[in-house]
Parts: sequence; structure tokens; C-alpha cells
Amino acid sequence: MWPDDFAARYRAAGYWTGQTFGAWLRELAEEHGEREAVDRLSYAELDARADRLAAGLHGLGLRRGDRVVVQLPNGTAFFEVIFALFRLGALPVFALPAHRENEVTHLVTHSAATAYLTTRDLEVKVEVGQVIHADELPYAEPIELDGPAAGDVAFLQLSGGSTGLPKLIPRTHDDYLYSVRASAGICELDSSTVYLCALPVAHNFPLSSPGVLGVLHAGGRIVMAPRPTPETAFPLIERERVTITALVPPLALVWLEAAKRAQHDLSSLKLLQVGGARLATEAARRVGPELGCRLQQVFGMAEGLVNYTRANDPDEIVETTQGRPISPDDEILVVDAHDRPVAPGEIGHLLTRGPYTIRGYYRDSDPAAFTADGFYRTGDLVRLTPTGHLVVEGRAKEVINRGGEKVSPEEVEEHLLAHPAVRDAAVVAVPDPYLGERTHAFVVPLGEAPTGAELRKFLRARGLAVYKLPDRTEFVDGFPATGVGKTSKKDLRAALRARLEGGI
Ligand code: OOB
Repeated sequence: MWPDDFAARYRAAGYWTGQTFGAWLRELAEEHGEREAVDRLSYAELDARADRLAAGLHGLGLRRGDRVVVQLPNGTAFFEVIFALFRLGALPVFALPAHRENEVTHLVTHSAATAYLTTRDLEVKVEVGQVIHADELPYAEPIELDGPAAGDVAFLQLSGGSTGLPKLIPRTHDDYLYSVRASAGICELDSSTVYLCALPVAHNFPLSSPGVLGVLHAGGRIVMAPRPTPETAFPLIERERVTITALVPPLALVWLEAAKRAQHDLSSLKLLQVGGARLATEAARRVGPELGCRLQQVFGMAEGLVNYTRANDPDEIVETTQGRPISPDDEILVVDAHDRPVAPGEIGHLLTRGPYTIRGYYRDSDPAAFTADGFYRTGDLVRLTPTGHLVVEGRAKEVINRGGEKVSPEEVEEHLLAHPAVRDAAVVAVPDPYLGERTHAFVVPLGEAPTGAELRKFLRARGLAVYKLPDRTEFVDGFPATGVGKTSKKDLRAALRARLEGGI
């Protein structure tokens, strides 16, 4: 949590307003009442259902402070559930639909969740107090609830995760609502906005940058897409006259290709946001001419800091940078390996601190991710342009960014090592024109080597999300080592790169 002097400053500046998500929705319902909020559900209906569901969940024994793992597909139930939990003061712990036994179990265990709320389609087997299904939500007569304070943690978000299993990110009502309001302003949302939620809604980008919550703040309308493919999204854009949507770079590439042959009228689309991983400049330049809308680059992280290119930035800036921070009080440091500021314009490690960036992970996991004076070490290598925009040049931390989906090499290695015919495993990133990065697993076999397909099957059976399965597996006799005898991933990457460049 933030030190008192910082908290006082953020309140005095008007960033933290003392409002909870529950109170915020009530205010929106009073203002926009019968207007459509999401998929034909009005603001007033959403507000009323959240009250009834909060009462029902209370009836099931859920109380303020309890953690509930929420794994839902894109749909209206997501909104009812999170606002009901916010009103109860229970904390949603956000799982993505792609998560399987392994990830959900980790979330339940690490957060000590008492309930798991999901659909029958997505449900995985996990040991937890109770499972609540979205097709049988327990509505009841609204009751008086004491509810949370605005400074309390509202939910736990998943980190992209630099080591091992994902860490949990505690976001407060005050800090998150600030980022939502400010993002809605920066992205110029208003009551005429129609937002297509194509990415999984629980991810920070479609949730709050400005995302579905930003749209509610502006009194606009949300259209939930069950899938982000052009086949699903394009007809929705035409039918609902969608004005804005958000994609990760690999999907943006698929949309650009599909738009060439599109039978659908996409002319309502004014803004395409792209973020989550680096968008190639070449692709960025195609968005205007090929999709007929403006591009906005978004460089954010569930830990807090979000950067946007702005509507009035020149095209060149929008196409070649990842934007600038939301807040005048976002502090940005670009430093060398010894935390000393690099010369202006030089590449360095991005450290940040501010009114919506966490000061520590849940239960203080990975304290080394923060400096003594509270800056978050993003693990990203950036450079700051003279105009104050950030350009992401790479990553110092190990996490692999597979088209916006973050894969922790250590986590996959752990699972590979569990196979009886695997002696050692090292997973590294390989550059990929489509995904940005894909995964390559080096495996030292024990006895007769299994096949790559066998290992994938094994990992799936262990409940690992499909996007984490190695894209390629290569069997080797041993690994290059560092000075102290650790596997040198640097050398493995270099060997792969040399081979790729040699066309082998
Ligand atoms: C978003 O959040 P996370 O928590 O899944 O991942 C954060 C990491 C960043 O530290 C950076 O390594 C990478 O994803 N990243 C980008 C990027 N946006 C995120 N790398 C290059 N260019 C970009 N535009 O991914 C996220 C959260 C809120 C808004 C947008 C993205």
C-alpha cells in the first residue's frame, strides 16, 4: 500500500475520490438508467441485478474480504458478478478462460479463495469451498450490506509473471477507478461510444484501458464478442455500429488481412487500440489505410502504469511509439543495471511509481520487483523520446510474450521436468513474425527421448493452458552453462538466433 504522504497527495490532486465500485455503479444507473450498458442490459438493470446477486452470494456465506476466483467468458454475467462482489466487499480473483487446472488451482491456493465462480464449459477440477455456476446465479431480495471502503483492495488481478506462477496484484477501488476515469477521458469516450470487447474481459487492457469500465463511466454501450476472430467480430461491428475496440498485435494482423476481403461494413469503427505486446511499425502504418480507422498504441501492465498515444499526436508518433503515461503523477525512471538514470534517449530499465501503480504484490510475493522507495521494476527495456513518449525496446525479465499472452519459462520447465523421460528443460523465446515471440523448449532426455507431441500431451494432461505448450521442442545432449553452472539461456537464445539467421 502507498505511504501516507503519497496517499494524501493523490487525494488532494483529485485522483482518489473515495468512491467504491458499488457506489459508482449506483451513480451511473441514476444518470443513465434505461440506456443500454452491455448486450441489451440497461444501466438500471445491471445495478439492480448486482444488488440481488450480492444478497444471494451473502446467503451462500460469502462475506467482505473473502476471495472468489472468477473465470467467465465474455458475456453479461461477468458484469453482474464483479459488481455483486464489489458491493459485498468480496474480492474477485481474475482467471482467464484459457486457464486450466494448474492455473486455477494456483489462484485458489495462493488467494485462499473460498469459492470458484465459472461456467460449466470452463470449469476445471479444483479443491475449493464451493463452486458457483453462472447459469444458476443465486439472486435474492437485496439486503443492507456494510460494504468495503474505497481504500480497500477491490480485486486481485493476475500479473504477466516474470518468475514461476503468476503473482497476484491487489488493486484498490480508489486507484483503479482513477485509471478508468482518466483513461475514458484520454480516449475521448462519450455516451455515443460503442465498444466491442473482443479480448477476454478480465484482462486489464479490455477491462480498464479504458475498456468496458471506461465505457460505463462515459455512459456508452458495450458489445461482448465471444471470440476475437474477424468471423465473429466483423458482423458485430456492422450490426452494432461499433466505434472502438482493442486487440493484441497478432490479432490486429489477422484483422488487417481479413479486412481486405471483408464483406462487412466496418465504417463505424473510429479507433483501434493495440497493446499487450510490441506492434511492429510496419503493421501500425497499415491500420489507417486498411481498416479505415485511427490507431492508438497502448503499453500497460496489470500492476498499474498505462501509456497511450493521444488523438492529437502526429501519425509518426502513433505509429512508432507506445504512448505516454495517463497521469501527470506517473513517475517514470529509465535506469541502468545499477538503478542510475541513463542519458536522455538511451535504452534502460523502466521503473515506475504513481497513483494507480501497486507498491507490492499480494502477500508480498517477489519483493525484489520493487525498489526501496517504492518504484515497480517493470522488467521492460524502454527509451524515452524528446516528446515524452515511451518506446518499448525489449524485456529484461524472462517472461515470454506470445502475442500478448505471457508465458513464464520457469513454469513450463517445471512441468516438463515432471516427465519421467526428461532430465532437463530450458524454454526460451524465438522471434516470430506473427506472434512477436513463440516458445522453443530445449529438452535433455533421460534414456529414450519422448516425441514433442508426447510432451505436449503430457503438459495438457497436467492442466497447463494450451498457449503455454511449447511451440517447438528440440532434444539436445546438454545445455551451455554460465560461470556458476546455471543453464545459460543467453547462449541458447544466441544459438537459436544464429541458426535462424543461417536459415537452418
Ligand atoms: C498488458 O498487461 P500485462 O500485465 O498482461 O503485461 C504487461 C507487460 C508489459 O510489462 C510489457 O512487457 C508488455 O506486457 N506490453 C507491451 C505493450 N503492452 C504491454 N510491450 C510492448 N508494447 C506494448 N504496447 O499487457 C496491458 C495492460 C493494460 C493495457 C494494455 C496492456
